[in-house]
Amino acid sequence: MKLKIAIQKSGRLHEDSIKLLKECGIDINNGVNRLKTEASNFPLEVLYLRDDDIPQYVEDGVADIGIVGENVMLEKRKNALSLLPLGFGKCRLSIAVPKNSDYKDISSLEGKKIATSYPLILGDFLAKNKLNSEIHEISGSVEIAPNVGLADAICDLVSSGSTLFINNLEEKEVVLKSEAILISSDQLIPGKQQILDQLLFRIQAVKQSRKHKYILLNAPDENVERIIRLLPGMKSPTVLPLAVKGWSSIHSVVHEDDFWNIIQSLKAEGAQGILVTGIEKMIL
Ligand code: PRT
Ligand code: ZN
Repeated sequence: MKLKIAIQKSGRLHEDSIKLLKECGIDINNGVNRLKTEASNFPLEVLYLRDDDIPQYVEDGVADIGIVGENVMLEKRKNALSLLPLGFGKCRLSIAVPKNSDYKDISSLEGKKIATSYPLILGDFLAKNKLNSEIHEISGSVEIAPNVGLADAICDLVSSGSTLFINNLEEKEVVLKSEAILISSDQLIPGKQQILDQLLFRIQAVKQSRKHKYILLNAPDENVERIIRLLPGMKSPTVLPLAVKGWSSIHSVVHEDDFWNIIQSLKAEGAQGILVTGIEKMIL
């Protein structure tokens, strides 16, 4: 039995999806122009699809699971479960208006025409804010709509903001923050559920490792206690004596977000020879 996963054929999520599977130890022949491939060392079949179609394929059971932007999942309203965020494909769905427009606050959108490829998510957002705006659905190049007189505002995905900038638009309201998520059918047979559980275990290990660094350093014995307090580690740090008397080597794991702050404090406590390396897999 094989679990079937749908991933984007080409586009922004393709490479990170393949990379995630590789980091989970799953070898797939990434043949160009293939519709599907099989992993050689894990019971997984990979279907390459347009991102917009993935929720439908999962609902229909053609694919058992899929990787798709949360924005697509929420817009398509298909019967599938959102399992977990994957940490890539980050963007936001935002409302933007032409620079120099007299936008004051969200109420400025009342009665205005907004162009978007996300009419359902935008509709909910407007309803929640008790606004009557006209939604104009277009499928691509939404950012040019105000410039050609098609709309007063747009609601589109933004990551760096450069597309808005180039088109003389200003981001005003964030409707949704999104990233790639793993979705699954809500009717997996037990054998497939078991394969999914194995895959989820591996994905969690990869996600944990991406957020952490392994750190090694040398410190004078009298400061070890204070340094340990800075480096709680998974259970507690490893402390080993150095060949030089009065010095120890300390090994631990730090969260990436705390990393630069901790380094400063460690140096202040006399730490030397600080080495920091990535972690490939991490099982808590
Ligand atoms: O062919 P297919 O239908 O599969 O692909 P697609 O063209 O519909 O999607 P694609 O590859 O563009 O995006 C796939 C997913 O990536 C989206 O559903 C989002 O979840 C995620 N993502 C992350 C983005 C962006 N960032 C993004 N910046 N999707 C699109 N954009 C576009 C945006 O629409 C705008 O045109 O990039 C432009 C803005 O980018 P910045 O950097 O200039 O702000
Ligand atoms: Zn698409």
